Amino acid sequence: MGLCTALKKVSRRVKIVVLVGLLLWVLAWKATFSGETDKTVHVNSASTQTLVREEKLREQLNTWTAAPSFSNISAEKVDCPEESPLLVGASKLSFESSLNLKDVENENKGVTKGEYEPSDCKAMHSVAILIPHRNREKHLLYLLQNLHPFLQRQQLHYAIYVIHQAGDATFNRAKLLNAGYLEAIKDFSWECFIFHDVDLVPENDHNLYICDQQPKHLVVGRNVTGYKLRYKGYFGGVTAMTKDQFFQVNGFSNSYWGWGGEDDDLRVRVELQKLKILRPPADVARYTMVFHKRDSGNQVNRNRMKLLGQTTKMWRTDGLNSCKYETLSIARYPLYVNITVDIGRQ
Ligand code: UDH
Ligand code: MN
Repeated sequence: MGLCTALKKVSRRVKIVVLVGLLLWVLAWKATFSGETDKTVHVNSASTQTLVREEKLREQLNTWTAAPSFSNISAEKVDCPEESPLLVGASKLSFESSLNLKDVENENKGVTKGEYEPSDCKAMHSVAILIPHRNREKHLLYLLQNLHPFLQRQQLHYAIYVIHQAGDATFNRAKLLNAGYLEAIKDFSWECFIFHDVDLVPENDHNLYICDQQPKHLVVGRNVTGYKLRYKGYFGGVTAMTKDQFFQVNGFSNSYWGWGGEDDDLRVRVELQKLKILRPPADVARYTMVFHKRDSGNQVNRNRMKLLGQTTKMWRTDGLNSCKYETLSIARYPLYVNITVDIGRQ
């Protein structure tokens, strides 16, 4: 009987231990389970936050991207005024022998690959400036230094093209300008062309580099000729013609090798089309010509009077439509596009 009582006591203790163990296990399990629940909720709340953030971001992106009207309005510029408020009139020019290209580039940061357009308004004119060139680097530098700010004050969309004659054959200004026109129209639909000697620097920014209903001659006076028109009918130095006017006259003749005659030939072509040459007032159309001597390779063309006598007969077949040249390189420098061409020889 004593043994029986002892055994009963032990089994009760075991039962208690098992019960306590069970209780502890249940508590532990509950603690673990409730922790996991919390974690899940936490994860869920985190992903909810992520979702909310994504939603906000998408909304924000939508307002950035799906608001073309807003971005267009800010990008759309108002037309530049009829008369630029930036014009200053006559300027005193000086040509420093120490000037270099880097200086001029630094003064014209708004120009990219020879091209510029106003940042605060939409330019009313797109103008290509064509400069025939060989071996006149210093003159080119002086012209770039003055012409860029001059054109910017006129609020134009413009690009400067330098058409460089390769080799040492006799110079042909007119053929270079034809080639420049044909190359520039591949770049952009320029409406107006300015044919510009490298050594003529405009003195007054009221001399507008824009085209008109009729061809325009922009050089009434040069310092070297007492600011007087060289002769009645002079159409050289700097002229402005629309793309269509120049096309209509079949451009310049390609046949004038050496100095002289090609500008008179262009005047005859213009007159044959019953177009009239316009000139700005003499007090505005003034230029300083950087001093130079006659270039070697550009001797006086003794044939020029004979050629001029044939213009009426030749203009249809000698010009833009017969201009043969080879483009050797096109280099887009910061301040101008340099087009080097092989135009052959006489
Ligand atoms: N040009 C060159 N390189 C040359 C020749 C001409 O770049 O070797 C270009 C240049 O754009 C120049 C234009 O062609 O501005 C017209 O040539 P030019 O300046 O020789 O013509 P201009 O009528 O001179 O000014 C005439 C000869 C000057 C003689 C002076 C003696 N008193
Ligand atoms: Mn000259």
